[in-house]
Amino acid sequence: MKKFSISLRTANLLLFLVLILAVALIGFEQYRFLKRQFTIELEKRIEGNTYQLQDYFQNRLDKLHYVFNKTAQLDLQKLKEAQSYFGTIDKPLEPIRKKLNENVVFGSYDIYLVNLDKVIVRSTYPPDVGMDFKQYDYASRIFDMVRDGVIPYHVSQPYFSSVSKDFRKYFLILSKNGKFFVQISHNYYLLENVKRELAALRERYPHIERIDAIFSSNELINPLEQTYPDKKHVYDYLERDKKKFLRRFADDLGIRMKIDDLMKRRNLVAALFGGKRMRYRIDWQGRRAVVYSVSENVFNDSINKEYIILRTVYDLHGDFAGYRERVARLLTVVGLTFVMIVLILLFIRKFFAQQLERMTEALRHDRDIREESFIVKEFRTVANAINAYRQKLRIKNRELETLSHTDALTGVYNRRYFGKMLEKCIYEFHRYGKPFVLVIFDIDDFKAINDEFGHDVGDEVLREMCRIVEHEIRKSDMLFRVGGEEFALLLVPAEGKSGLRIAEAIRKRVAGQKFLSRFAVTISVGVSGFQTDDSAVSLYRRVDEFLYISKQNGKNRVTGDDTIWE
Ligand code: GH3
Ligand code: MG
Ligand code: MG
Repeated sequence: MKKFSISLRTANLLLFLVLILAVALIGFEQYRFLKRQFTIELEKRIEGNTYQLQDYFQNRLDKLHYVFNKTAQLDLQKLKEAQSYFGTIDKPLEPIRKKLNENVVFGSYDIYLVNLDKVIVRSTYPPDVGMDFKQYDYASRIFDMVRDGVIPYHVSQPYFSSVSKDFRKYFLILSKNGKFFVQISHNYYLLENVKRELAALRERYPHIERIDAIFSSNELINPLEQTYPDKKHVYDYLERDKKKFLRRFADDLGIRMKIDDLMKRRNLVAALFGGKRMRYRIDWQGRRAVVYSVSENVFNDSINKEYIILRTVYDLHGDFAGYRERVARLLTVVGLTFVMIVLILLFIRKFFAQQLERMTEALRHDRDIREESFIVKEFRTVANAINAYRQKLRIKNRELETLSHTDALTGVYNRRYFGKMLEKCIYEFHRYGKPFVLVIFDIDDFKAINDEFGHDVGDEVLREMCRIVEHEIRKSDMLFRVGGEEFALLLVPAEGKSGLRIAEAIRKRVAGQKFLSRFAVTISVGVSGFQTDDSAVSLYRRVDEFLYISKQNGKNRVTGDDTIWE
């Protein structure tokens, strides 16, 4: 199986992609985490605030409720005193009526219809549950007639109950003929009080942009038809009247969301009143949170439900600025990481991949590596080591080359090298006109020497022979051992004639030598100069033939082109 391999460049690219992907993923995850954290933080805070707000508001309502209950029963004796008191004054009606309209806020009214000493009807307007409808109807019709001026009347200055003047106001309406005496006690708190409550809330929670209070009532949760299913004309009237009051009330308080709007948002209402623990809901509107929360039932009355819905608007621009800063920091970190990855990978590419490639290139072209061109120190060391190794190889190669050209026994060139050099001489003959002569000689009766003195002596003769011949030739001439006791000489440059002369001189010199200081050895020689139409083979064959002739003619002689030498 082929082992897996990958280039540094490809690895670099892959690494780049993987790292970038990783950084992008981590960045994205971090961003999502940040966003989630941020949202949770905000929601927690808003929830906390809403609890506080509700607690506070509930507290205030409980107090109001307590006061209201205490003052709910009207002191009849006080009425009598008032009657006798107001019976004596006669004031212009208009300013008083105006004052009444200004101050009455939607809520419940207790209407007392009094005929001198006797209370005819006590009613609540709108009616209390369980009250006799005829009585109510009677009372309220009289009241309406009084209110609409059908029955001429006086309206008293408001006077206050002895228990609380803040939350309860009484008006006495006296008929002109003195037959009826109508007392209205306004048993809900007045506009000013509500305004004051809201102002206190706003002051207490300055981080809240707005707090609106919406006074809800039966029809919001529990439409009137359901409360009084068989009294259509009553709720028609109430509906009209109540809505009128509610609208005015909302306008006066500067509440933006009107009761009608809220009615349209049944889902919101359902969500608010359907909640288990804390009944609130957050509506995100850009960088604002609008929180609706709902109070307990104000009157703790199973049918006549009065709730207060608080609508709180939180301005969160400041928080979002902090969040943006955190996101910007995250982006900066991601960006910097990205840049660092690019830099590191460029570094690897520049200092490793490219440098390794340069090294390979030098080796491929059999050049030494220029170590000073490397920036990374380790690469210089490697380059240095490679160069040193190349130098060693060169020396070894030269040694090997010499060995491959050399005859081991005698130290002269071998047969293989002879072939090469002959080719070279032929080339230079044709190229430069450099003449040369080939000499071949063979030791005479060498077998006999071996036989007589032994193989070692034979070897020694061969060596001594080479020394003698080398001594006779020039530096440019070459001696080869081409067979067991057969040698070749390339004389360059040399003409045929001078070749013959040299060969003869060698033969003479050998014949005159006492080998191993004991015996004489002779050689037979063939000589010929290279001719223009010669080839290596033709030249060799011719010289070999001359050698053969020398042997035939009695050995120890030279045979060449022109002359046969003794
Ligand atoms: P001729 O005069 O006809 O050349 O006779 P010769 O004895 O030289 O004839 P031949 O060429 O047949 O014999 C050569 C002998 O040289 C045969 C071999 O034993 C011997 N010889 C060849 N190579 C070596 C060598 O390396 N060392 C030694 N000692 N003897 C060798
Ligand atoms: Mg031979
Ligand atoms: Mg021989």
